[in-house]
Amino acid sequence: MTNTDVSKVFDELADLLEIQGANPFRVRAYRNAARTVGDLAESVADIVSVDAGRLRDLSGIGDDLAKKIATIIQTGELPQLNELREQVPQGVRDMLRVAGLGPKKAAALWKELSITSLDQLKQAAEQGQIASLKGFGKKTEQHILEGLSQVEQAGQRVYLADAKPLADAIVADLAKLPAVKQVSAAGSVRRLKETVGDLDVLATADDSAGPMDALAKHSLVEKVLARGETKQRVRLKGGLEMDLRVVPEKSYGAAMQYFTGSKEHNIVIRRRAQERGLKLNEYGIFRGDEQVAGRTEEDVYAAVGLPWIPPELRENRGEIERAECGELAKLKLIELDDMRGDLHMHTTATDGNASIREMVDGAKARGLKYIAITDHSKRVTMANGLDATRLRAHWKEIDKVRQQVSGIEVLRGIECDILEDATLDLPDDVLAEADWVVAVLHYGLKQPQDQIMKRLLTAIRSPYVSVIGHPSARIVGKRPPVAWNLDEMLRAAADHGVMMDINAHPSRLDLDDVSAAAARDLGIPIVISTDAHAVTGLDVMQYGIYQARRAGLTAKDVANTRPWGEFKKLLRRK
Ligand code: DGT
Ligand code: CA
Ligand code: CA
Repeated sequence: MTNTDVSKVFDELADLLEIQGANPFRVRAYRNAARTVGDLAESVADIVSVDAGRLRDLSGIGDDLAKKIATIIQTGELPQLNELREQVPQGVRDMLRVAGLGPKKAAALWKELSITSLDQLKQAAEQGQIASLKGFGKKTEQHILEGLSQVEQAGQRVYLADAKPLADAIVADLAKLPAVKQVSAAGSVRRLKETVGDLDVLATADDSAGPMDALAKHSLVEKVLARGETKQRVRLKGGLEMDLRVVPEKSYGAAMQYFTGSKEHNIVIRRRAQERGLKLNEYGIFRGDEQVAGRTEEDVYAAVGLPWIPPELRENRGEIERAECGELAKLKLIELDDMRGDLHMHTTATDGNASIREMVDGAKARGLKYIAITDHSKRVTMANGLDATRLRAHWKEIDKVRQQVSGIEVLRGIECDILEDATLDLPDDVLAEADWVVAVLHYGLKQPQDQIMKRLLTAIRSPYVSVIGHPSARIVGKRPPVAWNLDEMLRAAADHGVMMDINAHPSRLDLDDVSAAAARDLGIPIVISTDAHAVTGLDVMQYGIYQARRAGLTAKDVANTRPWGEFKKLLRRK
């Protein structure tokens, strides 16, 4: 049980209570608990195992919540949540996955229109029944239809950040079995794709029973769905499914190549084998009946005339051509260790939960040499956004911290909204005083392309804007990108010397891999930043790095890998 697992229990509890119309204070207590636990640097499981009494020292956690946390850690579940799940139909709970539908609206749809499934929701919206409900209207009805189509497209995929730790844990545990010789994740997790449909794990062992029995008993596994001689399919707690395949050692490389995918990449590799008079399948590469390769992936690629290709790039987006001409062999993809700075984060001045000093210390502890504090501008009233006066006062506070710390540079930044009317949320004289300005779209995301482009270009042409943050404004699996013209935006950024961000949060990863590669091709410096709202939020940098690797980026392509002395030269001249 990780802090995130515990935090999810409280979030769901709060959602279900809110759907039932429970006392708002109670709902808020659970939401606060979810956030406190989720943002905590220390593992609550460790606290419980050493001294559960210490839970009550956490802000907002009293006796009752402390007991609940201990129950979740010790039993993996909370009886109260199980009861609530039985009281609220699955279809109503599913509504929370539709963008724009929170617990209150879901409750209204359930109670007023007796809707208990997403199909019924779609039907009601199509028939115009939702617009007339109090608090809904024509626009909301339209948003629900759009949200539903996003949910359909997303299917049951989960974020890489939720899937990868499970795959890593299972692989590590299988590796400990004496019977297992080799074991690794394959499939989309190995390709570090932003969302994952199911986990694929491969192992070699003399006898498949050993690893399969161990997996059946694994603490993360809920149920064995099917088991054959070489393949076992299980459902994990939480619903994600996993295939384990046990293959002979002489086929391990071929199986890894085959089951890592992508399908599109494999089609081309198989064609190359055929062109050489070879047959490629998950057991190996064969000439007639004779196996000529398959023990390692390197073998397999060599047999089709290629160097080994990093899994992140295997999407048939040009990687095979680049491998062929020798370009890939020289490419050293970016790593977490390359990062020197983080240029997007929040503090208690707006919606973060840590002070400037805490964020600075957290960044230092993670080996960073420079950061920018970028709290929200005033348009984001929900997050207590800063107007000119408060921002200047906040910068004074940043200056104070700057004087107290050494070994790290702290930039006075701002996350400045690009307003719906294509003006910036703060006046030029204020922005001119900033060291670092992240310009972002938060509102009016459904505007037509003309207006979206006008907004992006206004920001790019401003002499004070350093970088466009989460440029497409998408939420993975929930909200589509804005109606931009990517090429036009990138060309303008290249012309004006504005950088492009890869927001590393697992729900954003924005720019995505394809767009980031396009930015790199135009020579635009790319920044990878965490958008941390807590000290632990700094740790999502890894997911930004994964996306950058899928874009084929090296350390040189990413501005905040440079030492401070060099990075400083990239800051815009005012
Ligand atoms: P996912 O699970 O949807 O996130 O994506 P993957 O890529 O993990 O796909 P999955 O689990 O269906 O299959 C794992 C890999 O196995 C896939 O990337 C390529 C390979 N594979 C599966 N089915 C086929 C197939 O019909 N033809 C070929 N060439 N490869 C396949
Ligand atoms: Ca898969
Ligand atoms: Ca699979």
